[in-house]
Amino acid sequence: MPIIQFPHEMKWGAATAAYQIEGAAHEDGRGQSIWDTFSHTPGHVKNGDNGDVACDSYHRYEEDIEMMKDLGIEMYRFSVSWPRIFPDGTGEINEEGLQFYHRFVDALLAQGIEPMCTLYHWDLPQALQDKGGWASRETTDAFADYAELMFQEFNGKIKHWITINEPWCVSFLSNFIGVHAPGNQDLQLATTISHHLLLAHGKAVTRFRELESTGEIGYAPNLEWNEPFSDKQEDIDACNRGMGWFIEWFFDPVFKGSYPEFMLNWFEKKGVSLTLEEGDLKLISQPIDFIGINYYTGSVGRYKENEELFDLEKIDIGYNKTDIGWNVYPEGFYKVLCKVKDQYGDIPIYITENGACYNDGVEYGEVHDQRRIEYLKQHLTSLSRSMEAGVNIKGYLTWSLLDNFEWAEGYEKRFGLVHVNFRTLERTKKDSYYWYKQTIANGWLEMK
Ligand code: IFM
Repeated sequence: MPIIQFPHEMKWGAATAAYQIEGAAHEDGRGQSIWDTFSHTPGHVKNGDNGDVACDSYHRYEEDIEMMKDLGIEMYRFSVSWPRIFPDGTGEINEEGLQFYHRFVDALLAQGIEPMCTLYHWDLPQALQDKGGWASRETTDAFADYAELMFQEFNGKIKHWITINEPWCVSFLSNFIGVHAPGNQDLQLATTISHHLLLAHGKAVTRFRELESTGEIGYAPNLEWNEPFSDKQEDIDACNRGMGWFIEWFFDPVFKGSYPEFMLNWFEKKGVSLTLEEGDLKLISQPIDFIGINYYTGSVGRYKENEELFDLEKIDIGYNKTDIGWNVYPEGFYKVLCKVKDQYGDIPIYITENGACYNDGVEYGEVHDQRRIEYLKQHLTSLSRSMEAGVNIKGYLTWSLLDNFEWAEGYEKRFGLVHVNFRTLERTKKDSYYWYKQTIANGWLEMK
């Protein structure tokens, strides 16, 4: 039986995000976020679901941390709800919000679990949206002020910081495709926002360095792999544009200090341009300590005129799919990691999200989610291959610890190692939980 061995130093972890698990939407002075507004507007989220209660982790975090300890994870990635800290986005600080995160982080540290904190996982204060949201450069300053407060408050406690989670989703999915809050469908707006997000990231990194904070800082883009259907140049180019939207667009400014020409030219053909101010790229491209990579899926694609934004047609060639309809494509994980190394060098990488949606339910107190175990095994194997190829992997954090509020899909789509009954809030450990626990304890995988 072949064995896949992981280095002892690689950190094992799990991830979640505030709006998806906390609940307590109206408690202890929390302000409203764009996701409160969006989910309470009929027609945006399946079944009219919202994050008012979610997994109730705001009240049940001690139980959740006990599970993390039992699972054996060394690192836990969570996000802070910006409107819990600044209910109006800027100005008055909500002390109760800060105290909640202090209690939470202290409880993690007491169990020997390293906190990895994401500052922005999509819950923009509604008050800032009312003033233009990410389309306004003022939001980038508000973000830097919020980040600075968090760095000061948690200096020495939190040693891994992520500025922005999945800037592609925040810009294009939310403001061009329009399925996430605030639900706009405007390519120019989305492109402007993508630049402002990177700017906000850069400004936060500046504050981190100015404060001489201890620890490391990075950001966490989501990547996909597009495999050309044939070796025709037009298929290759179409796939490169599709990937360039996720990779080069969000990596080149940070690692090379410029936007990729081929994407700028393409956007120009679509009537879209970028307005940069002097100094923006310098701020964006200052060195970071690591990159977080979120990977779930990939696909085969070929050139087709006027298909989607990039003349790229995705072809269904029969890959297995998870219950959210995404291809299971572990090969793409290996390829995307090698591409990042080839193009951007040996930057340390944390896999900040990787996991699968399977909606298996509880049967006699157990959840038999064998398909999730297979998905994780295949992706961990790709991860190991990438490490053999020299990719500098520091940690692997699966998405997610718990089933949670899956944004526009509501509670129907389940990504957790732990099942949550959203009526009773009861947690049930799935088979994948026990498998992950054993894998962490071993530090290796056995492949059949
Ligand atoms: O649930 C999300 C998460 O918030 C961001 N990355 C993808 C996950 C699954 O869709």
